[in-house]
Amino acid sequence: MTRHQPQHPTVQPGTSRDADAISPVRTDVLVIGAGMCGIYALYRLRELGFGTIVLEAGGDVGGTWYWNRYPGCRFDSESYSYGYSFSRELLEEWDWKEHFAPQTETLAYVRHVVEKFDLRRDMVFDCRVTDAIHDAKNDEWEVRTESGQVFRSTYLLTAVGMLSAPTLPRIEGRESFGGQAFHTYDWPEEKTGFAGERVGIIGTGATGVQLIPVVAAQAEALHVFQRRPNWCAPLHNSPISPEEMARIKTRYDEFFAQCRTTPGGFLHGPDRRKFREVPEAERLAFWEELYASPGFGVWIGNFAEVLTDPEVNAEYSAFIADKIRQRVSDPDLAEKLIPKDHGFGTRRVPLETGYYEAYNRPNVDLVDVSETPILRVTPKGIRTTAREYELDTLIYATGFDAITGAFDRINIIGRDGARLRDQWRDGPLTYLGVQSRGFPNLFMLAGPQGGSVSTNFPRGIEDIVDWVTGFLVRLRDRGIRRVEPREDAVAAWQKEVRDLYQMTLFRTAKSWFTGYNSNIEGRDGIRYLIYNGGAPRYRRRLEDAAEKGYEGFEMR
Ligand code: NA7
Repeated sequence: MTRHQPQHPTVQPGTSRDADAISPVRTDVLVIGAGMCGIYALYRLRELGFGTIVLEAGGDVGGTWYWNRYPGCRFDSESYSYGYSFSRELLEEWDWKEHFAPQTETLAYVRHVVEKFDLRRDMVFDCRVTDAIHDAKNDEWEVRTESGQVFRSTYLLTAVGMLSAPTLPRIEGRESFGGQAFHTYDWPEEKTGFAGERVGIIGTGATGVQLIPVVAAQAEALHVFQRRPNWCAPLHNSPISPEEMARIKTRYDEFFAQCRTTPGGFLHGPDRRKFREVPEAERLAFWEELYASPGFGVWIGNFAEVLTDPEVNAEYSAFIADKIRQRVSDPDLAEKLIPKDHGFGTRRVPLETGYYEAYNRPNVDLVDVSETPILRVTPKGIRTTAREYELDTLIYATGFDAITGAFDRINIIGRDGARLRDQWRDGPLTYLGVQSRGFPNLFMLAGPQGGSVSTNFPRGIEDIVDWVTGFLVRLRDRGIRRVEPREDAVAAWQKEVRDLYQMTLFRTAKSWFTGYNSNIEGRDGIRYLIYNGGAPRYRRRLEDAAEKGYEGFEMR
């Protein structure tokens, strides 16, 4: 993968570690992150006449699609519902090759967008932001980077990613391992195959579930260390022929309009029929159809009660459990792969390609670490309470400090010395998921409690970028120097976010949706990270606030 050099003409990154020795680069808006969100933000801000610089920790654009290079990484949303919708020309010229594009194709797409709109010249790469400090005297943000660069701007926009702070297990002896070990998010570029290797994978979330079948097909031996299984369902990916792509292009308006009506911003929305009014035979036929169909329909194209009514959820979970039993040859192993502690869809449903069949291979075994816990990593591999597993490669598919992790890793200091990390210690506090009180002119584009983190990401971020940039235009036009949310607006938003958690069964499961992470101290209780009201309702809340003169914000 080519790593690009920073091209911003005024910036000489890495020239000095002494921040005071160099004069800061000044601009109207600083955006942190050059993933899907930061890219669109730059496009829009430039169009609106704001001087903008994007600071990116990675060596190139792409965010999620830049870092996650593990084999098997791909969309779970239909490619043509994932691409940007803002440019007709872009839609016309880009041909998706698969219904659910692999990471390599998506990264090529993202790079194409950046080249097409000449966005790279306002981006600085290999530039990890360490500090963002509000300067009340000048109503500016001062941003410092790991290599000692200093930037100043009127507005600071975060596009830091919601799953961009990987977490490693707190297992003794990790450093002692003699083979190669890495987190899926930090996948080494040169690591492309596993022939002749003994591989261990810890974690069976969406990432592990994509990776495991690929490794299983190549490795001499694969040991999967599973703590709690997830409910997985088939992706049913397939190529897109040129003829089909031509037809898709004629339907983009329809597809994007459809995405605007569904809670998740996907093409799939809940079935409007009431579960109990549909005869059992018809329900079962419908579930068979969902299981055989591509994409997320099996989860979010279902009866709404599957995600709200424990009885219905239990019935559907039993239906999916039978599917797992049918696909795994060893009945005892099948039982280990069926979740017992949470119902279907209450955690993120990993979509898979041959995941369950991978366990039918003689070179693959499942180590149930809830039965035989991992004691330590040794120089040779992993020791559980049962035995030692010798490994050449150890892969941590152990997830992320989700949604707030990337914020916590930056020292963000607002008005009166308030530290965002401290303010959010017991969970994030925002208004509309866009701003936190005490942090004037800091806008979160994909922050906690906002809409984009719980939707088909590009659909959500196009909405929020349009809304935030529209707000900035108004601030500029009216000469407003400082904006932050009112205390009562934050409190009301907290109530709305918390109340919405009561409406779905997501609250009943420990997952990154509810802020659970066993690898971080104190992350065992629920954290209100996500707006569960669905994309249409979130969009209405944004529009409503804007129509009422940006109600809830204090402007000076
Ligand atoms: P996830 O979904 O958070 O999954 C992490 C997995 O790693 C999960 O199976 C965890 O088990 C397991 N894990 C984490 N820590 C440990 C330790 N210490 N020991 C054993 N097992 C552990 O992250 P993913 O990367 O798979 O997916 C993240 C999102 O990326 C995904 O939802 C998509 O939206 C894209 P647990 O279930 O906690 O018992």
